[in-house]
This record gives sequence, structure tokens and C-alpha cells, in this order.
Amino acid sequence: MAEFDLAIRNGTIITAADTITCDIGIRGGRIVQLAERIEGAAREVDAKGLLVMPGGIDSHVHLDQESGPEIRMADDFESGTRAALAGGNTTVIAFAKQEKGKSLRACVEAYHKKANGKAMIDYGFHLIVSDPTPGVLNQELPALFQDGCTSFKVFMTYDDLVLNDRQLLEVFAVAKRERALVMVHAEGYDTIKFLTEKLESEGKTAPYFHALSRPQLIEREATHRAISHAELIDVPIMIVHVSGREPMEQIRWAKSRGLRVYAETCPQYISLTADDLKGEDLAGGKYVCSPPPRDRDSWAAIWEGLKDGTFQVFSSDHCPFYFDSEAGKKHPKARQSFRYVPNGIPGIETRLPILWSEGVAKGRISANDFVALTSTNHAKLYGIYPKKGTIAVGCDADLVLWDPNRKEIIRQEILHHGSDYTPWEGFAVTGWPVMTIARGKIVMDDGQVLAKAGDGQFLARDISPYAEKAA
Ligand code: DUC
Ligand code: ZN
Ligand code: ZN
Repeated sequence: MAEFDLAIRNGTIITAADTITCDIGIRGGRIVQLAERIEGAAREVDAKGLLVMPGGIDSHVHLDQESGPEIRMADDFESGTRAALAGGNTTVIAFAKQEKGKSLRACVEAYHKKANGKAMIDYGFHLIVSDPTPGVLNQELPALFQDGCTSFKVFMTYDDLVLNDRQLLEVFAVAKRERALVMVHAEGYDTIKFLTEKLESEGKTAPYFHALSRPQLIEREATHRAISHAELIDVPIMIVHVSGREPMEQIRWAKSRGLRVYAETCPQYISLTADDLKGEDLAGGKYVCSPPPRDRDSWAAIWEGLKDGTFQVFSSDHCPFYFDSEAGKKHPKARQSFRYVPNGIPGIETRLPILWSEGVAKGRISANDFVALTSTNHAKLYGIYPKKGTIAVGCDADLVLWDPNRKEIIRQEILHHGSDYTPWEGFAVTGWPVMTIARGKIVMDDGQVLAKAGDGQFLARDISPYAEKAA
């Protein structure tokens, strides 16, 4: 019998810390040897001229999520993870959303049913807490935490999700007790509502006005409020999908005071602008997401943050809807007001090429920074490191073979996601995933998906070391 199931030979290995040239020996789904030369494998892949990196971990994706009575998400766990692995990812962490008035545990069980037998790569769940009753706070959250859902998301806006300040404090207090990491959607409910109604009363109802209803000031205020609440409770928080300089300044201020505030940003905030929402005949709806894309000055601010450590993670916030469908961006009421256009864009498959191309190929960040921002830091923050997120003996053999010179034009026709469009249609990139390996199995080879539904396993995650008291 061969000593290794698979050997990756002659590649340049990039981790968050190192760049080395060696072979990788894989057995039983794990990396079992790194050596100058590995022979005796049942199968060999020649990675000469390619980079070998830990598979992408996308810790912010929405799949098959309840999105309102008439709206349907464009990806379930099968199509969403297919698109993820085609884009060089080997793990996703999706949201299990509590419906107001329902038990959180029942909602999580429903998400297990949606994912089990469908996911093609490994997955975990963050819990969206929308109704923090005493039962949810005192029984369900601690029990679900024990089951490996060690992070919660809370929203400061949206009718069906918003928590008031008192409720935010209560969830933060549970997170502190359990040592869960809380993710915060920081936009203010009342200010958005006020501006939305004002814009509507002035007849400003097209998708573009979505961006004007949620200026950075609103994100800045909510970010500050979330930070203050976290300071009061003395709990670390993660501010997700940060869009520009104003919320970043709050995060930096918090860090300068020694507070444990972490931050995430996404491709839309380095490559799209509010002007993209100006398209004719609801086409602007393709770019409606929250917070909305800003402007080129904001892109520059985000790059500063990606370089100086303000951001630990770069996620997609994949939240896919159809464009040409009444169950999506063309909701029957979408012409009445932007408020009826579902919030979210597809991006799970294009996250890595966009960051590589705009970041590494343009000399803004190093290849090692790229690995940290797209894989290693996600694993560390969300309790799956070092099983996931690096290349070392004993880790899962989750790898992406990357051609740093390959040029592609992002087009809907080459993507694998469920949406009928991509916001990056025509976007030119340099750098592309050519092979994805998940737990030792080749799941994508030059764009061809070889994984099966059900290959992915649920990841019961550990406590985040970032949620523990600072050493
Ligand atoms: N928040 C997200 O995290 N994703 C999509 C929409 C939203 O508001
Ligand atoms: Zn959000
Ligand atoms: Zn999201």
C-alpha cells in the first residue's frame, strides 16, 4: 500500500507566516509530512509554478437563509458550497438565524437539516439571535455553544432582527459568561428608518437611494455604541462588514483604549461604489447590500486597515438573491421603494481572486497577509485552528493551488453559484484558483467540480481564543 494517498509536489507553500518550497504528503485526509521530496504516493499533483495555500475559509456566508415571506435565497448549502470550493475555499461558516418568536434550538436544527447531505465542504454555524428571551439567553445559547456554535451575531437594524440596547447588553453578558465571540451588524435602526421615510416622501425610491438611506455616519454611530456596550460588559466583539473610514476610526479608537474589538471587511468595500446602485430599471438592485458600497476614498481607507491590522478577516458576506426574479431583486414592490429590494450580494466564489488581484498582484499586501486575511485568522477567531487555516503536519489537508499569473475576467457564465448574476461582471483579475483539495480529496480541478453533495461535515467549533480574557 502506498505510504501517502496524495502528494503535492514542487509547489511554493504559502502560510500566514512563511513561504517555503517543499512537497506535501497527505494520508487519511490530513497532512502527514512536509519534506524536500515525497515519493510513494498513490497519486501525485505537480504544483510547479503554482502557490499552495491553506484553502480559503469564508466565515461570513448566508446559505438557504429565511429571508422573508416572498423572498428566496439563490443558494442552498449545495450550490453555495459548490461555488465556494470552485473559488478556492474549503470551509464556510454560515448563519443559523433565529426567527422572532421561535426557539433558537429549533432553528439551528432546521439549518442542520438544510446542510446535512448537501454541503460539499466543511461548515459551521454562527447563531443569529433575534429574540433573546430568558430561555434563549439562559438555556439555549449555552447549550448550543456546547454543541460547537461558539459565535453569535446580533443586529442593530432590520425590523425582524433588531435588538434594542438592553437586549444587546444581555446577549453580550451571555457571550462573556460562555466565552462566545459576538459579531455585530452595526447600523442604527431609527436613523435608517428616519432617512428611508424622508427619501420616500421626496419620491427618491430607486435602488440608489438605499445607499443614501444608510450613510457612513449611521454605521459610525452604531459601531461606537456597540463598542461602548462591549466595554461596559467587558467582552470582545467583532464588527462585521465594515465599509469605510468612519466606522474604522471608532474601531481604532477602541483598540487604542485596549479594548478587544476585531473587524471584518469584504470585497464590495474595495471594488464597488454607491454609484453602481444607479443602474436603470432596477439594475442598481444588483448591488444593494448593507452596509452599502461607498466610494474610492473608502477603498483607500479599507486598504490602510487591511495593511495595519485594523481588519483581521476579509470575508465575502455572500448573501445571494436572484436579480431577474420577483423572489429576489425584482420583488413586486421593488419599484415602489428600495426598502423592498432584498439586501445582499453573491460573492463566495470571487472573494479570493478579488483580494489577490487588488491586493497581492498590485503590491498592496503580501501573499502571507492574503493567507492570514482569507484563511488563518478566520480559523483562529472562530475556534477551528489549527485543524483548519494552515499547512502543517497534523492539519486537515485543505489546500488551494493558486496560479498567481492567470488572468480572468469575472463573468456569470464561469461561476457556479445559484444567483443569475455577479456584481463583478467584467471585472478583470490576475490570480486564480486552479485546484481545491478538501480533507485530502481533489474537489475542484481547473474549474471542474469533483465534490459530491454531503462530502462536507459539520464543524463543532472550539472556544475562540479571541473570546477568552486577554493573557
Ligand atoms: N447583513 C449581512 O451580514 N449580510 C447581508 C445583509 C445584512 O444586512
Ligand atoms: Zn450584517
Ligand atoms: Zn452577512
